[in-house]
Amino acid sequence: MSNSRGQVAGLPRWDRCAVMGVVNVTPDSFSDGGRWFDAESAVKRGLDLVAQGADLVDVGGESTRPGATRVDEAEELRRVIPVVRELSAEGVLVSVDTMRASVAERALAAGAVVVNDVSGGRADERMIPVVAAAAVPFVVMHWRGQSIDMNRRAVYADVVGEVVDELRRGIADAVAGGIAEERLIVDPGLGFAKQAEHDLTLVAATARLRAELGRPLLVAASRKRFLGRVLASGPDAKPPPARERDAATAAVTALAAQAGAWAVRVHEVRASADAVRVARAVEGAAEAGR
Ligand code: PMM
Repeated sequence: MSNSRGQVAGLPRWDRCAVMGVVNVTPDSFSDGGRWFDAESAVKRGLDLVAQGADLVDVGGESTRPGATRVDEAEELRRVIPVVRELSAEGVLVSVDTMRASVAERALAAGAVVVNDVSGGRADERMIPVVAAAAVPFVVMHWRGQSIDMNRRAVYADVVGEVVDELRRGIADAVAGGIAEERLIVDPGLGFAKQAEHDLTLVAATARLRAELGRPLLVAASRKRFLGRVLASGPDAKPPPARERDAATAAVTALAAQAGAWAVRVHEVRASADAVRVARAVEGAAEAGR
């Protein structure tokens, strides 16, 4: 199993599923908005996540929660760039979570080593050329349109088949635009134009997504609505708030790691860092017993 996770050119080769910690420098992200909104607390949070076992830190300045409207470019730059610069200077592997080529470009100049674009290059026509020129790893996420109205696009006859087809097109467009295939990471985009049952079906299909797409797979389930739905209890079936979904997130981490995910993207790192290590140990035992 250990080699089936795949390798991303330009990043270290971890012998297990990697953990990407999230720092949202936003007032309004659905799960942690407002908590690390000034640069100093965002940098401190990033360093804490590394201390807890994060291999990479994903820094974003724009909320993509369902219904969110876009932040303007100047504000996104103001939020993200100082945090990227400082964390990179501390030796942290930083990925920048942005749909804007200008933000990606400035973040790369400030030391970021990965571009994580939830639109997979579709929101900004300059994104693919910028990433191609910088020759850095690029996350192609499954995306059907901006968050403001994405829920109406959550219509599938065969969610896994359609996500595979659409991500294959994303891979092909990135490669046609000059990004080396070995730098691509793919992501099913849990919660983006998906209903809870679509998200669960995609998590169940982790090994298939990995096999059919042929690129390392990032799974970003952390605190998402579908976990709230799974955990909903009481007479009114009320989902717990986002910050009470971290144990459920770690459960998805264990499942994804066992199914061959390359990395998970999580807000609370410690439990997931433990989960990927347990998954690796179990995998090692299985290999030894073979
Ligand atoms: N989800 C969010 C933000 N960025 N990036 C990738 N690659 N995949 C995701 O699923 C993803 C992402 C939204 O969640 P957040 O607001 O809690 O960070």
